[in-house]
Amino acid sequence: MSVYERLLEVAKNRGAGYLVLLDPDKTDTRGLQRAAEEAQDHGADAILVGGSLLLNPGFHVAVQAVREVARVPVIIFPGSTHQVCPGADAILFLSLISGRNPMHLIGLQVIAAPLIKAIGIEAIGTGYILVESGKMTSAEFMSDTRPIPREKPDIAKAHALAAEYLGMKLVYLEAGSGAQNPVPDEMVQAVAEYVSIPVVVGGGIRTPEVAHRKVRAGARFVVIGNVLETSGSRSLLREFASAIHWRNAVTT
Ligand code: 1GP
Repeated sequence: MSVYERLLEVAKNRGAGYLVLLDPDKTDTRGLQRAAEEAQDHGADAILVGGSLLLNPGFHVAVQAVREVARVPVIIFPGSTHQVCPGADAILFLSLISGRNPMHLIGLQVIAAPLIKAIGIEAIGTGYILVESGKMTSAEFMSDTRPIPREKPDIAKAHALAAEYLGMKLVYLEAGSGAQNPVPDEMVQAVAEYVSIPVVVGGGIRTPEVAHRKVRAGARFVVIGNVLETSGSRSLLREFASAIHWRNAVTT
């Protein structure tokens, strides 16, 4: 079974998938391993590794370290082609479709594709949509693109449908890591009702209640990063799991 199929299975059985993002800049290798172990022990369905900007070299060492301890899929969430490396189970093959920067739409993908094939990891084509979140985020600055205005769900719907028609497997509504405001529920709902591909939502989700609202609005996957690094208690990890795995809660 591919990683993508495994993720779909999780979302179907649990209501939605809980993806924990680890940023290799925030901690050392052992810290990353501990964070991955705790995340999976408390309900994470996959571990994402990556960031829009990495200050430390050795990304591949971080990915391999996480892979050594992980029982769930390890997926690269790349901020650049430098984050294409062996050791992961899959990579989100992102095209930043909300922007009009050709390098982020197709240029970097052409550089990365042969490397991914040579390494032999699964590429999951993902339409990546930045949504305005109150202040400029690293993803916005680094990609030199403008996000979609948060009160314009129709623009997000049109982009997501284009991703679907281009054959992408996921659409990712991204407010940006540490965003002031997450993607609005109304936008998540509008997009999820409009397209057939699964919707991933991330950026600025700090409480289980907010995560639950995204899932009820139609998100099939929720990405949680920053808040677990800053206040990463086991109970918070578990509370996010229960909030996102709403089908578990309904059936048990
Ligand atoms: C960022 O969507 C992810 O790309 C997660 O965001 O770190 O704000 O949870 P946070």
